[in-house]
Amino acid sequence: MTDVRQAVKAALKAQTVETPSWAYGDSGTRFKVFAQPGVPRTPREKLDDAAKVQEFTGVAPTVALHIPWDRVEDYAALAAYARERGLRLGTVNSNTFQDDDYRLGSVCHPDAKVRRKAVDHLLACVDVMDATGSRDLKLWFADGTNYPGQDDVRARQDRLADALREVYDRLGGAQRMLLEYKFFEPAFYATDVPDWGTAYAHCLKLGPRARVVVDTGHHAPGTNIEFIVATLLREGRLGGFDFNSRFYADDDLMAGAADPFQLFRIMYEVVRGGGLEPAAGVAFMLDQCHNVEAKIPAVIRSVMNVQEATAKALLVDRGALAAAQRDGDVLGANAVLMDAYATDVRPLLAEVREECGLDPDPLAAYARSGWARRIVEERVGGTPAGWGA
Ligand code: AOS
Ligand code: ZN
Ligand code: ZN
Repeated sequence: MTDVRQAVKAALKAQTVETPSWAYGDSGTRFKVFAQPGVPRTPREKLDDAAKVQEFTGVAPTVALHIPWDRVEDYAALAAYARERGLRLGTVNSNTFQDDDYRLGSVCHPDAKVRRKAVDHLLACVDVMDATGSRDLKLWFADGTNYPGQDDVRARQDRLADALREVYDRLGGAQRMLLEYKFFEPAFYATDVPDWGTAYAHCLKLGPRARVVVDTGHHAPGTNIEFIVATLLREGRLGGFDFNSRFYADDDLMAGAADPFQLFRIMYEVVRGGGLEPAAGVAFMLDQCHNVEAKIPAVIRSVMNVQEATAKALLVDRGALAAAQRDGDVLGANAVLMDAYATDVRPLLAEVREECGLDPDPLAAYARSGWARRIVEERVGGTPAGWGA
């Protein structure tokens, strides 16, 4: 038992969760963006906030960038700034959805000029990766159609394939392309990358460094996301996660808040499929917006929720589960899984943190740090960072 506990603790110490730069800025719904005092005004200030998440959790050393929301003159200098704060710049997220030219799509647009502009942006994102030392380019396309007949869905797939090929061929040796799918929104009739199957088909054609990203908020209600995770891992094509919670659509709420059991089931398939091993190359990222809650503690809470789901998944008695499954013991097998899920792993995680020299309670430690008060006092003037900033 002690050996198991040690192994679980070692796995928890090794797992990292990437936080998104946009989680620190202002965001909202289509109805209203509520401005919060003290939000970062620059990419550097976003990194300052991310450094607090890392300081108190110890497992969030990388920050995902979004181009152009995090546009700077000198990305190498931004990477150096991150390093000085104990961080690294992580995944580069592209944006081919906030320009009037993209009304009918970006890389799938019927007009070759618009497609060129979109692909050029994606290539520029790879230049950013070269400067920051980022491994992953994450592509999410808002492309799609609202009405049957609006455009030729097959031709759009051809255009998508051509664009992805050009960008994939531009990647350097260790760089990867992560393709994200989303079943609807902002397009409502047909989205050009609506599901894991479409993303997987494109990745297969592109080559081994193209992988699928599972954003947990991008599925129809009731979708068995853990099955998708198991399948992609089995095929060596799970690039990573955009973790967040949903009640209805792409709600981008805190990971593990709406359905912690689902997050546990996903993490169980990750553990089962070897996805925690560094060699598996699975990136654990958050993709969240904190509209009404305080942002930095919300990110800390989300990181902790991912850790708790992971801890429970690691605690599943795999031997007992396999035996019950072999025996056709339906209730017994289910009970093994539920026993792990029902375990209170908070003391275990507190122990892990103490062994790493951290406060056992990251949220309390953050609250005591005075950072929240300090940024409200110091970040006066300027324009708060937010969508499109
Ligand atoms: C959009 O719905 C996707 O989840 C994107 O991954 C992301 O939220 C956006 O591109 C911000 O980078
Ligand atoms: Zn996402
Ligand atoms: Zn999303």
